[in-house]
Amino acid sequence: MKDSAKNASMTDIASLKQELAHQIESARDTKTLEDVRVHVLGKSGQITALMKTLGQMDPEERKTKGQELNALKDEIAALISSQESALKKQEMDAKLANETIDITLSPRPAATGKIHPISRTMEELVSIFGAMGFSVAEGPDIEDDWHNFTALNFPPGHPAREMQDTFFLPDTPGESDPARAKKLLRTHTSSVQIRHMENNKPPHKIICFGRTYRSDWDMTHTPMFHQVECLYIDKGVTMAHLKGCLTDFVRAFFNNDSLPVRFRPSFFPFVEPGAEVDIGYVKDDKGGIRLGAARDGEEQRWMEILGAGMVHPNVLKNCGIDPNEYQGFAFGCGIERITMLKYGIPDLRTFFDSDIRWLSHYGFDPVESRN
Ligand code: FA5
Repeated sequence: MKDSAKNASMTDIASLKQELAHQIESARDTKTLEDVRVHVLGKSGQITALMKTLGQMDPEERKTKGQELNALKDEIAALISSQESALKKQEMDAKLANETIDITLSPRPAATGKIHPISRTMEELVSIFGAMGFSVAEGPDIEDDWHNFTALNFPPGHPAREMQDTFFLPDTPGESDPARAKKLLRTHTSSVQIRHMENNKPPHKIICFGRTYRSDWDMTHTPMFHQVECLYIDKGVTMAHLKGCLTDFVRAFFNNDSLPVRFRPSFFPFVEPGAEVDIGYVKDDKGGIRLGAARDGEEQRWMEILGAGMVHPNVLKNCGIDPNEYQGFAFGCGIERITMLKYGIPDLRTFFDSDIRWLSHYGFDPVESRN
């Protein structure tokens, strides 16, 4: 093929084109087509060899033959490219037709690794609140006094600040506003409410998750724990919306449509009125607990899981929102606590022991479905 091309006279370009076109069209797979391309356009290919002969021609002839050869090269390259696309499509179609996927096979379990129960709960909360139209907001763990306390209507020196044992950090040098200068590890996720309202226009419909820090340590308290915060501000939001949303949330989370939910009046400086929310349970014979309503002869017991209320007008004003136009509710819930209740985990401190045996027992397979 190559020798005949080398010998080809410059006058039979048309018949060369015909011959090459025939070779290209006859290629039945991409490998054969690639061989043709190399024989024609490669370093020692037919057309390349002809191009080399241009150097021996006189200028006039070189000009004419050069144009003819370049046109031939372009046409052949275009033919190869379109044949290549057609062959690739044919090969893909054949592969798809022959390939069968057994959709009855169960997914392969992950070789290693478990989802931590805290992560699992957060995924579930995103799914429950996502279905109610909430989106996820975020804020920093290192906060200032303004976002963690002052904007949330904790006046300076007010005893309510003592409700949350705070880890303070060194002040920000050069900051003249004392509330912004004072740094701390956030004691609750309510600080994210302030950041979100400061930086966005109402209505607000968010949840946020995160680590929170308090100087606490026993079976139900650790110095670092997680909270989920919910904030809904719009025109005409009432306590009835708060009760409906919270009741739906806990019943969905605990998979129990008749789970008793109780609202008790309580004080938080950033809400008015404020409430603590309890869910009902009974003690069973073996010393364990069963979430739900008491049956005949059983004692109905209550467990506090979160704090809630209608956002205080002072908080709205601190974030530039007119409380006569917008109202809303907020609540904050300890994630470890609801996870312990749902999965029967007795000691909160074990969440953070990093014991692989604990995680193998309480953790979730990554491909396991949620229920
Ligand atoms: C608050 O932190 C309020 N910010 C909640 C709130 C938000 C009220 C919006 C009103 C409106 P409280 O201090 O009660 O409230 O904490 C809320 C939950 O965090 C508790 O119910 C508990 O589940 C959890 N919690 C508190 N301290 C600890 C701790 N040391 N370890 C583990 N969980 C804790």
